Order: sequence, then structure tokens, then C-alpha cells
Amino acid sequence: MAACGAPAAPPSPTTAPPVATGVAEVAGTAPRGAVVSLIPAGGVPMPEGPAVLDQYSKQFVPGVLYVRVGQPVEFRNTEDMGHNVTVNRRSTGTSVFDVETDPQEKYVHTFDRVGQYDVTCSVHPGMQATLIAANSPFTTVADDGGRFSIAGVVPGAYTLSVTFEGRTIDRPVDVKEPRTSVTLSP
Ligand SMILES: [Cu+2]
Repeated sequence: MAACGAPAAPPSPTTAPPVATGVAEVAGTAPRGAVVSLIPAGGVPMPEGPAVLDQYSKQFVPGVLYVRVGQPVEFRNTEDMGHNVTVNRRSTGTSVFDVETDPQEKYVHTFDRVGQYDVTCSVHPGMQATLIAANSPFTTVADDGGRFSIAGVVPGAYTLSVTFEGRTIDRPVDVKEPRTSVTLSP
């Protein structure tokens, strides 16, 4: 079964778009650092299995990980060196957890809030990653200029959900090809 040739790459490698027919891009502006998600009217199934953030070669792999709110995340240590996983909510610096991860061990945490999280290892100051938890695989983060773009979206009815500084603004969006623009002010 061949793909239709459309470059329908979802923003998250852990999940796939519901149906890859027409493809649209949703772009616009939001508060800088906001987590921006498009949630289809019919919802999106939770991915099967956990998301994984590994510790290997004194690095977090991958360096940026998108997960779903409610999806278990395995923080693994797959090398013969003790590590630590410290997770803080970026907007407030609030601690989420701080655990030691022994060689070949894992720690599982399920995020219950949309947001960006800083992941560090207290043993190795150079180790860091960013984790973004959201309610849809169609998710990105607004850049320093507030710009965002989500490509590979099937046209239709969505809720655009924008979370920043602990607040969430939801707005209905009718996504049309080839590009739909949205501007959200703080
Ligand atoms: Cu470490």
C-alpha cells in the first residue's frame, strides 16, 4: 500500500495522524514558549505503550521528547553508570520529581498537565532534555518570536489549545488547505 506522496510528517514520532488525505499547515503567533496543540473534533487515540527518554552515553536521548498527557513515560538508564532524573516544570520551576536511576533501571512517570518540562541529571551537569506533554500529537512550541507552525494536518474541525504560564486558551479552528493562520495574543 503506497503513500499518496504527501509529506504528512506528524510533529511527534510516537504517534501518527488519524488519516493522511489532504494536508494543511496551521501557522500563526502565540505567546513565546506556549505549548500549541491542535485537537481533532473526534479526539486522538492514546499511543500504545510508553514514551521513552533514555540515558545513554551521558546524554538524554532524545534531547526533545513530545508525550501525551496521561501516557506513561519511561525514564531509562541503559548504561553502566548511575544517573539521576530531575524534572521541573519550565514556566514555574516547580519540581515534578527527582529520582536516582541506577544502571539498567527505569522510572515511570505519567504527566497529568500540559506544559514544557526541563529534564536534568544532578550527577552530570551537562545532561539535559526538554519534554513537552500535550493532549494531541499535533503539538509544537511557539518560538522566541511567538511563531508556531504545525504541518501535516488533515483539514477539518479542530480545537487549537494554547497553554502558557499555567493557563490554557482553547479556540475552535476550521483547518483548510493549504494553510490556516491563527493569531493568539497573551
Ligand atoms: Cu547523569
